Amino acid sequence: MSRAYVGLGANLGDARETLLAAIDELARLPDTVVRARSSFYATAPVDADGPDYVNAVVALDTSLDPAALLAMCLSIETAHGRQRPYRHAPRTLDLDLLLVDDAVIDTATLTLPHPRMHQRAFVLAPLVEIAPDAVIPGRGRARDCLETLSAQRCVRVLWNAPESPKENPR
Ligand code: PH2
Ligand code: MG
Ligand code: MG
Repeated sequence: MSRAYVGLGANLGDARETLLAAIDELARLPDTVVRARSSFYATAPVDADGPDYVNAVVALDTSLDPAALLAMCLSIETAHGRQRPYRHAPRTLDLDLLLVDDAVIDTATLTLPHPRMHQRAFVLAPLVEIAPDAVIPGRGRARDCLETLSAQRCVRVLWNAPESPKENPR
């Protein structure tokens, strides 16, 4: 059994609904249990254009190997209408495999840890929320990486407010 962390992001359509559905779909993968789900975060696009994103991270315990888990994440993206017109284009759903235990993998189709996660508050803030002691192999503690990224707008969102999403200053 491995502990995997998956980053979720969307900035087209009803991003919140899509992320909720995707988390349900991850929970139904074979030999996989969702152990934790972060809050949702409203985040400014990084190296990208388009509307703000909603981002989150989930922790999975799975006996799928990383390649199989990645393939299933890609098929969930496709089922939600993911298109790839150009790099970092706005998207209905992005599921990124961030960490699998302390695996370091570099193949044509999969790089672990995710090669840019240590530079992205939209990944690290939700990751640190559910895994405060997470370590990124070769990069150090996720929370130490996050400290250097305060310029990236990334705000935890409370969705249960009556009229509109409220931002939670933390
Ligand atoms: N994903 C990207 C590029 N930029 N910016 C934010 N805020 N959130 C994302 O999920 C994101 C991004 C490429 O996958
Ligand atoms: Mg991504
Ligand atoms: Mg991706």
